[in-house]
Amino acid sequence: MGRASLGRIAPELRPAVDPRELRPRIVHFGLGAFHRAHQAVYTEHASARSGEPWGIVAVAPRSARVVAAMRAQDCLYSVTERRPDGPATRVVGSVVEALAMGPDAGRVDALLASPEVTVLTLTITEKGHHRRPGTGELDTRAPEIAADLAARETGDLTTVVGRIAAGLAARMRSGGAPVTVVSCDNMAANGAALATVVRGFVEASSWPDRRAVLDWMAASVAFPSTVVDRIVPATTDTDRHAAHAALGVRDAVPVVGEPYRQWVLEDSFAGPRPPWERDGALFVPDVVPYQLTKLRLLNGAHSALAYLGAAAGRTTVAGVLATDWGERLVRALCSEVGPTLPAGGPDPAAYAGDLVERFRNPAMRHLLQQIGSDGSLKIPERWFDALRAARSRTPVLELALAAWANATRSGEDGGQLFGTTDPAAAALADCWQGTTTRHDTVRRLLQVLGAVDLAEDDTLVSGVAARLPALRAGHIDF
Ligand code: CS2
Repeated sequence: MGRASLGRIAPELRPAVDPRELRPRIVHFGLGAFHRAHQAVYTEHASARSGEPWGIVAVAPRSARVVAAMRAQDCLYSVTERRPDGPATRVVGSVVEALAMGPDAGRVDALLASPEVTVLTLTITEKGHHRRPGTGELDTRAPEIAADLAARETGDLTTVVGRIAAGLAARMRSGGAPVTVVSCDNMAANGAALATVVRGFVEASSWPDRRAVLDWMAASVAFPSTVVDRIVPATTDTDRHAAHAALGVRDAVPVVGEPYRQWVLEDSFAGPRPPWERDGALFVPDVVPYQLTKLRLLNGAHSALAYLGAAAGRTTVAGVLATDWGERLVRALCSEVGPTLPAGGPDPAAYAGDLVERFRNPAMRHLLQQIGSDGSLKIPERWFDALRAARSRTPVLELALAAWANATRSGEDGGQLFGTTDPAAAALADCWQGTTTRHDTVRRLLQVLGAVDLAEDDTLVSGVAARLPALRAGHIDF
């Protein structure tokens, strides 16, 4: 795959835009499958339909491999839509440059300072924010953040938070054109959450002009909240072979996703932006009802399926939906959580019906292990505020919490029991050591997540603890 081989690809599968006509106007951090199947697709259609040349420079914070693979293909790659009735593959052309954050720091710096770049987008996951559990403030004691705060050269920065803070400071010093930083991660109030850690970094820095940077940010940098949605499992070798067969040329970095996709954005941009609405994105004054519905119902159900499914010996979401309790669980969780949602979002019962269809899609192989990873950062976002809001009427969330707790035990290989990974894995595993009761373990687990109030709720903790033996035996009962 590359510009030279596009002629060998069927015309209807070629990009909707000619990448040579695009300009680098968006810098995206996080060159993963989700970005390539979501924001890049919206941007391609927005450019194609409007004639505006919005090209994306995609920055990989860590993986140099994906950068090399993208460059070898002139940043072209394919997206396969996995419809239940068969796949549809085509090439996307909106990424114009791929950069590795450290090695290409000079180019990243220049772009972040350029007035032509007016939008930054991010998919860095919950983990990439380095928030302190329970408060959401920047964890300045996290080793990577501490190292970035002490860094002398921008090339030494390893966190996206540090990189963006430094980039914004440089932008202010070189003219200060307004810019919008668009969080695309699955967190409540994700715009404000990102602004908090970026501002936290500037405050904790030793830059002599940090006050001026903060004042300029307050006036010229917008951090709108957004809701992103598309189920995009990690790409497998089978997917690579299928993309090759569909296109007739090799693609080392294809992505696969479900047909459904959604993007809801808070309509508060500081400068020019792509007309993403031309591809169905929704610009609204308040994303909160959409955001909480998506987080608590879709992501909340996903995490519940991940841990309960693993306890029952399943490996994929569709596999759990094929059990006699999978669909019931999704619907029960949605009706339990529905009353905690603000008015103005989708109807929870209808949303539950759509989720069941999306989760059941037999063409998607979405691994429970992928969803269950980083649980210590995901489940506070997905379950805790709903638990707080509906206390004592939350049997399904309690069962889900017990299934998560069960999955934090150590497996035979020393990792987490079902092969999930988590930055807090060691602290979580430790909660199972030296405690005399299950109650005590659950309490300590909740403390590691910063949920002190839930850890002190004896009824909740006992309810969760009481469910552990059945889960341990693989029985799902609700
Ligand atoms: C999933 C999400 O891996 C996970 O934690 O819940 O990636 C989910 O597939 C997306 O948010 C769907 O939009």
